[in-house]
Amino acid sequence: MKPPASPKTLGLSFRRALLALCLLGWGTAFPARAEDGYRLWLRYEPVRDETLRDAYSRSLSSLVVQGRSPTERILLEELQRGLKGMLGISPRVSEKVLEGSLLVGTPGTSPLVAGLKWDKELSQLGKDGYLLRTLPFQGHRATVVASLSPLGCLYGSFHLLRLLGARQSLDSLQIAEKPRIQRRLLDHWDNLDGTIERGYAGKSLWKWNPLPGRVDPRILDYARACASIGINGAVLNNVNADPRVLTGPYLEKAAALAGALRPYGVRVYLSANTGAPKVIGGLPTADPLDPAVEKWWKEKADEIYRLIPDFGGFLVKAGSEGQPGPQDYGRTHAQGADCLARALAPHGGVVMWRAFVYDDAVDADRIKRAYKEFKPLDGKFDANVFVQVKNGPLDFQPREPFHPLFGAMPHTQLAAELQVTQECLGHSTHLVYLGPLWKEFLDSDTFEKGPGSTVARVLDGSLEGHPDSAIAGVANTGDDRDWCGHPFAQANWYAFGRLAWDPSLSAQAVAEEWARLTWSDSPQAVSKILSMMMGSRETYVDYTTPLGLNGVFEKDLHYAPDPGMVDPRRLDWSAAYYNRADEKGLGFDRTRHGSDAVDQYHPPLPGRWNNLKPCPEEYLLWFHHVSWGYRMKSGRTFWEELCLRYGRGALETREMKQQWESLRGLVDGDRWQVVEGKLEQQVKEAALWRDKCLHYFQGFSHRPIAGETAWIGENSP
Ligand code: GCW
Repeated sequence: MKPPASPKTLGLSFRRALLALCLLGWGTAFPARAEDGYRLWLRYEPVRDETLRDAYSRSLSSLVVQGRSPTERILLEELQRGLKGMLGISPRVSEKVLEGSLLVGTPGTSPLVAGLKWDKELSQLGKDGYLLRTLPFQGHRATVVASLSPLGCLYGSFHLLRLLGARQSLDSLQIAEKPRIQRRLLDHWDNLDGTIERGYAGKSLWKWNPLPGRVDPRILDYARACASIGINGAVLNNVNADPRVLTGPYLEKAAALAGALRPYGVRVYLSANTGAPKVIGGLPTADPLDPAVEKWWKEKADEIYRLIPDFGGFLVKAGSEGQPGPQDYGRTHAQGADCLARALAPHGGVVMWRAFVYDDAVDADRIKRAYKEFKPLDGKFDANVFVQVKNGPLDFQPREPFHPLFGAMPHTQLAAELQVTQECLGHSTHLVYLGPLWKEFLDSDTFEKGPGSTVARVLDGSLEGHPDSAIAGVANTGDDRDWCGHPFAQANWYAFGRLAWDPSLSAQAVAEEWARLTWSDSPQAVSKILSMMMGSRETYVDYTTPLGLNGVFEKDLHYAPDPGMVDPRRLDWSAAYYNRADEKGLGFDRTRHGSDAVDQYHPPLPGRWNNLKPCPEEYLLWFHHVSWGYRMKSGRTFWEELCLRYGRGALETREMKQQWESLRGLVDGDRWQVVEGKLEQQVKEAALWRDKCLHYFQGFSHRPIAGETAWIGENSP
């Protein structure tokens, strides 16, 4: 719609009527538009509350963006799209600040922003940070988004749109934001053939074949989504890396993707296979200390930076699950990482060297191995190396204590690896909001330097004064129309970005933001959705791995339960290795009488976890082999408590579905139906988990399953 020719001559009510017509028009112009989830949290749905809409429209009546960089062009378009969608207005683009202007820019690109003389505050916020303020400006009331960089301005613009989306007041904004973690990456486990390892939302977004000639336009929407939540890096390929990604033709393809992502601030990284000098370089060895190998990596880095000047660096899985590594030549992880780091250093690139290793020669307890291999190497990594550590010491389980390497390598920059894709959390079928899991991890106290030495502080560099910092999430995106395969899995992409930017945000606040932007601005709908989301992870833990249990997932797929599974390939891939069910009880003894994993942590944690009584119940079976008759805090026996948790998980899943049913009509029918179908399956599978696990464990406990009679028939059609 064009704005009225002369707004002053039109009465307010007439304008309102016009606007109402316009809003109605959207309803009728696109009545059948399916809500297919494509728009993620960037839906920009109309503000129905007239008073609020008028207030917003008055505050944002013109846009002043003086910079002409691609990023500033993008933010202008995004603001126009957002305001058109939410307010039905197309604000004038102007060079002058008038009443109700939104001014966006950097002191370098906008004389108007420079005139504000905010340089000192802006420099404290760094290049990604921004100020978002309302203020009187040359006699007018204006809103300003200012940053040292166009990217910071883009982040600030998305913040403003988020406020509108959440229907918050713009009246007196005094916002200063900067990310606490510098590198906020999505790690894509995408293979060159388009498949995705642990991907549950279709094929890879990167369509390698038509590249570099054609970049799928969808990449731009991926980049927008990333930028809107502050994600600033993407590792394009699987850590089980095909060495061919480092050959010329693939580098050109990667460069084309980098070009598309660049204006959105998303830098490209690649997973590198340490065997590449041999496999694609034709050298007789890939020994990181061999001068020819060193030279090969240097030349490779030079070639990459000629094509991708802002290339982020390499992610490396080495000496793990069949991948080659420096150990093949009797070298350490540090020697391997530093060889690559020296090649990247002149260009400003980094190496993210994964600590996901579990060589069974190192220790009989799998979860102790990475610590034992890496801790002695502290201080031996070059300055541009991150050691990238999964949140827990095992492998992306529904619940684990934090990895003991956090807090154990003060002289090394540590990056955290979280898993956004739900490998052991119900793939794209089960509704599990991961915010609470990640918060539990980020807020964990390592006690490295006494109380308050949280994982978040290790990660943001503040605990040890490291200049750089990084966090990565294994992406859950694919080419499914709704990106993540489940409307609620989008929340995990969103939450990863928001928590990477600011680990101090609460899981609930992030969920609320997401729910409003993604589903509805109705407080009733939001509160129901929120209560479903906030309980979902604990519910999932209850019906799959309660009380610190682990390793009950079926072989390879990691979806269904198989607590008795024995994997002939490796003992430590077998369920029984982890749950240790026997006539006495259940759980892995990691106390000082057992594997002594507790002593990989700083005091007071070993004391707390080594003894059954003070050990938090959520970690009970992680650290202890608990006898079936052990008295829990509740007064119930351990067996009864186990039954109760499994039963509770299944029950709560049914309740979650009932809650969703009460949302019918409060959210769009298309997505409602999709979620309903998935919840139906989740309810069935939660009951299956409960039954299969309890019956298996009952074979050892020989005790009656409390509550079972009430469940019988629950799964029959
Ligand atoms: O647990 C395993 C996953 C693998 C994954 C590996 C890793 C990319 O099952 O699919 O490989 O973790 O993180 O390297």
